[in-house]
Amino acid sequence: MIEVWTWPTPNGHKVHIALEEMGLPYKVIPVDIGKGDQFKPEFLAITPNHRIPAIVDPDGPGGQPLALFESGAILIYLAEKTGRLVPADPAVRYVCLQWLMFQMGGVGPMFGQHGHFHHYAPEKIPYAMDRYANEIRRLLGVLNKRLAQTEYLAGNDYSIADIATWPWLRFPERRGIDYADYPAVQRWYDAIGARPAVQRGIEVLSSNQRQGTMTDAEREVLFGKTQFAAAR
Ligand SMILES: N[C@@H](CCC(=O)N[C@@H](CS)C(=O)NCC(=O)O)C(=O)O
Repeated sequence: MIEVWTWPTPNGHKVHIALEEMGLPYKVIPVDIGKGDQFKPEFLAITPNHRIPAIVDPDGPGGQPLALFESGAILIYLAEKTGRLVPADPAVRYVCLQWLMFQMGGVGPMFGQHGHFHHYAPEKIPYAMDRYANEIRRLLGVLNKRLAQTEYLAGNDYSIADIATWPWLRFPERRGIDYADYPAVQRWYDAIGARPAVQRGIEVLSSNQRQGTMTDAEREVLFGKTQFAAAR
């Protein structure tokens, strides 16, 4: 059975949702990133990047075990393993991968930095706050234009590109965003959120979801010396 080393964050949710959509059995191994589980040797043996999610598939290519980190790589792997949620037609497949990369290189990092500077940074830095607020609005505008033309990001069919993007677009009100300004995003967001597999995916470890502000101990693990000591 596939092991999923994870925590209930947008990058973790992508993998939970994909596994639910594909109907693959999996075992959840919680990695409490606020407590520092990501720095434990057993997790570092799977991912030198000490970030969730990571998977271990005992039945990987050639029947050999495969350990993988980076949520985008995991989604491509699972889609190819099952032949699901990635288009077979090469032309559409590359469009799907294009939007997956747009999420990995754009939506994820920019929404992440927006959250950092708006909610977690110890000082309010107007330049950084404006920079990421403008950037997430720009990215939402790009998504809105695409979704005004096609039902899903890759085209007619739901795919790993949608699965990668949707969890990052949750809780727009926390980002000062109203999807009434992005009607095609709103339509797509509601349709995906209504899928039973998506609802099951976001329930994984949901009782551990952060409520309210971060403690000083969590802040130290995520943004302080512990975080940067680990990479040396
Ligand atoms: N590009 C990576 C990003 C992974 C990532 O940033 N994960 C966060 C949670 S969403 C994490 O593990 N943070 C732990 C830490 O910062 O120490 C991916 O998509 O898998």
